[in-house]
Amino acid sequence: MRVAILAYVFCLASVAFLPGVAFSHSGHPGGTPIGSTLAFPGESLVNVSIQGFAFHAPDITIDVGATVLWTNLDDSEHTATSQTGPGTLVGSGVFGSGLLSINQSYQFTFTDIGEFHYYCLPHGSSMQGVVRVTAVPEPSAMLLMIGFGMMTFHRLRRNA
Ligand SMILES: [Cu+2]
Repeated sequence: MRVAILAYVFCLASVAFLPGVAFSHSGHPGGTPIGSTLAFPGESLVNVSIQGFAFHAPDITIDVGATVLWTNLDDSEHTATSQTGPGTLVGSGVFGSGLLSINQSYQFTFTDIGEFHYYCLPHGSSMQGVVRVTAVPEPSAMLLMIGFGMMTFHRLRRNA
């Protein structure tokens, strides 16, 4: 009985992973809201606009290796400057756009996994954002899991 439940869980997990693989490149321009963050699985370039003294979206989740492109749409100058933590306003030196005038852009490619908090130099704590960089699931690991799930399922059916 315990094995049957295990096999069922494996099959469910396999199915849960499939849509992520199959549809990751169909493109969700707005991202997928997961809690307070906006996720962009499978996207290699994610746009963050700077408008109304705020980052849109302020909290995003991207794949490792993806690039974030910040574009300032305000008349005022803004920056996207990495900081050591939320609200510290202390530069971490990971990335920094320098002052962006209207319609100017800055891009940074995230090659490390982690949470990267950032702020706007002129506007401090009132203008902050975070980029959450996550690992891309290994396709081989997923195939292995699907295979194992199916194998166990068939063996159980034969024994039943
Ligand atoms: Cu600003």
